[in-house]
This record gives sequence, structure tokens and C-alpha cells, in this order.
Amino acid sequence: MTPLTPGSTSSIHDQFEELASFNSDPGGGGITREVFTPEYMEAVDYVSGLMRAAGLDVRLDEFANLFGRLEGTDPQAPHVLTGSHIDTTLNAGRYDGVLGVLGAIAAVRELVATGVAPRRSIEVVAFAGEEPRFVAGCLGSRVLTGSLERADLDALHDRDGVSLAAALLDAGLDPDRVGAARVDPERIHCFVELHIEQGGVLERAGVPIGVVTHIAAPHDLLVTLRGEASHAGATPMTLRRDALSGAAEAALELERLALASPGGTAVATIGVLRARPGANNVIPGEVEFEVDVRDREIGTRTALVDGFTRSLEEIAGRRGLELEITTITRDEPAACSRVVVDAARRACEQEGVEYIEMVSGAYHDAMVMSVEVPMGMVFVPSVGGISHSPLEFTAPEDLERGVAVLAGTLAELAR
Ligand code: HGY
Ligand code: MN
Ligand code: MN
Repeated sequence: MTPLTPGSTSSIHDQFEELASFNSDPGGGGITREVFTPEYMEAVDYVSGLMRAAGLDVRLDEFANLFGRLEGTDPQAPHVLTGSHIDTTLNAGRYDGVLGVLGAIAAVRELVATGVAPRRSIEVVAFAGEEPRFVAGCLGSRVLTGSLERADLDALHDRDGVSLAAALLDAGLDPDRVGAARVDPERIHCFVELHIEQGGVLERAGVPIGVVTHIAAPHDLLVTLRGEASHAGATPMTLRRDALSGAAEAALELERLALASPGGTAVATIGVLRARPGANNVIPGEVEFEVDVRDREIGTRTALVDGFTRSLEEIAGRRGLELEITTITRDEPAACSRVVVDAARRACEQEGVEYIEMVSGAYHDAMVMSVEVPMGMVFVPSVGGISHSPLEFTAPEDLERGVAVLAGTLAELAR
């Protein structure tokens, strides 16, 4: 499908359609567009064209974070940053992250079209690598805020063993120059992200807009259990050190701990598990799995991770398995700035749109940005609360309402 000429004033709905065509796995049913893949870099080109067509000054930083700038009347004033990501997780939907980028371009177009001349410049950003292809998420915003070291680029690998540094090189970028993408937080007045909710709170409440007050944060682990690979037929059950059986016991223990966590806001998932050597007639000698634990409360999250670590040690000891645990990310749950929250609330009131204040269960680049700059988020409903799935859907009028609220929020923050 040939992309529309980015110069055309294609509607945001056409743009969602176009962006969905940049897909590494079109036969999979959903959209897979992982960061730094060829399809991803083509999508970045496409969005650059949309930014230029909107009259924005476009730049790509050393980590392929894409920026489009609308100069304000006071170009020296700290600017308002708004955006999200256009990379996807595996077999995903078409709105996660994309709404925050296409919606920000549309919101800025709307402000210009209605004659708003913001005092503060407004920058639209598409952060590279929000999804965890390399186990850690929010890579682009970590680079911008200076929390991703050069050594991390070699240490982080994807499921095929490709390092982040190698993927950068494949995309024509220089890992040794990524540090130059650091932005002085003094130059950023605040960050606002428009995003689909990815849960069912708004739908159940029958309310079209969520103004986010807090973002739950992940503590992600990479766990390796090592037993003994041996013949599946000739090895008696009592003489085995089966790493996968140990991992299976750990997975059920993780679920039990999360369900028992006081306050009921913790969640825990093992979404990736690799058993080696991976033949059906060899007892798995080694299993590596990725653990994602999240909570809006740091105390209950820490208690869950500590409890799970003790369970892993007990299981490994009892089964004669070696245990290795590496912490991949440990982000602080983030509080949104009242400045941004109140601007979003007033934008809803001006639009005559009902809203609720709510917590985000998903993490976002806004979570990372909150370490250095005031931030906030605006949510629109996800039908059925489904996301990270081909079934992910948000009604067109909800998308447009989100853009209108973002435009009003930006107009106030950039005043
Ligand atoms: O996993 C997350 O919360 C985000 O959608 N990447
Ligand atoms: Mn996501
Ligand atoms: Mn997202």
C-alpha cells in the first residue's frame, strides 16, 4: 500500500491507516513495528513528512527520537513537549503510542489553524523504543533524560540476542553518539502525552476522557534457572534437575504473591520464557524468563519483588538449580504535575467534555520524563479495555475528542 503523500492534509484516521501499513508481520493479524527495524525507520520517515506538512521544523536526534517544533513568539522560553511513540510491541494494535504522536501533530495544526500563536514553542516527539524489544522500555525518553548509559546499549539484548548497540548500527545510527541526544531539562517547561487508556476504566465509567494523576511503574527482572540438560527418555524423574519445572513453579508463585499483595494494585507477568536447548526429547537445562512487576505504590511493589526473590531462592535450592536474577528496570511510580493536570481539566471543561482523574496501569514515556520535568497525560477509552492486541480499538469520535482536549491543554501550557 503506497503511503499517502505526507504533504496531503490526510485526516488523522487516514494517518492511522497509513501508519498501520508499516508492519514487519502483516500476516500475524496485528501490527509488529519494533524499534530500529526497517519498518520502524520507514514509519519515522512517514511521520517526519506529516510533521513537515504541518509546518513543523523536523529533527531526528542521535537515538532516532523524532521532533517537530512549532516556534513560539518567545523562542528562548522553555518549550512544551508533547508526544508518545510509534514503535509497537508484538502483534499489537494501531493506537498505542501512535495516538500521542499523530494526535499531537493534529492538535498543533488545530492551534495554528485557529490563529493561536503560542508564546512557548511546542515540540512534538516520537520517542524511539517505548516498547520493550530490548527488555527495558521507554528507551528514547531515558536517552533524552540522560538515564541510559553507553554500557546499557551493549548490555540490553532482544529475544534474538541482538544488542541495542547493534540494532542502532543497523539503523544507521552511532551508539557512541547517543549521549548527544541528552536534553537539558531546563529547556523543557512540561511534557504532555495523549494516549489510549489500554484498560477498561473509562469504558466502564462511560466517561470519554481520563486525566491521569499517577502512573504505575515497573520493576522488571531477567531470571535464569540452570539445571541439567539430559535425555528425556532415559533419565528417571527422581534424578532430574529440570529448569522448566522450576520456572513453572516460580510462575505460579509470582501469580499467588501478586494476588495476595495488600491494596490490590500490584500486577505481575511473565511474558517471555526461553527454554534451552528447546528440543522435546531433552530435559530443559536452562530457562530464562522476563518478569514484569508493577504497582502505583512502591512499598507493595518492593514487598512483592522481595517475596518473589525469596521464593526463587527456595525453589532453586530445593530443586538443585542455579539461580541468576538481573534487575532490568526499576522505575519510581510517577505523580503527574498539578500544573498539567489542571490545564487538562480546564481544557475538558472548555470543550464541555466529561472526565475523571485516574491512575495509569501502563507505563509511558511520561513516567520517565517525570523524573526531570512536570508531566501529565490525557486518556481516551479503549474498547473492551483491550490493548497490545490486534483487537485494540478506540472510536473515531473518542480519538478526535482526545485531540481537542490535548489542543486546549497545549494552548494553556504554551501561553
Ligand atoms: O508495557 C507498557 O505499559 C507500555 O504499553 N509499553
Ligand atoms: Mn504499549
Ligand atoms: Mn504506549
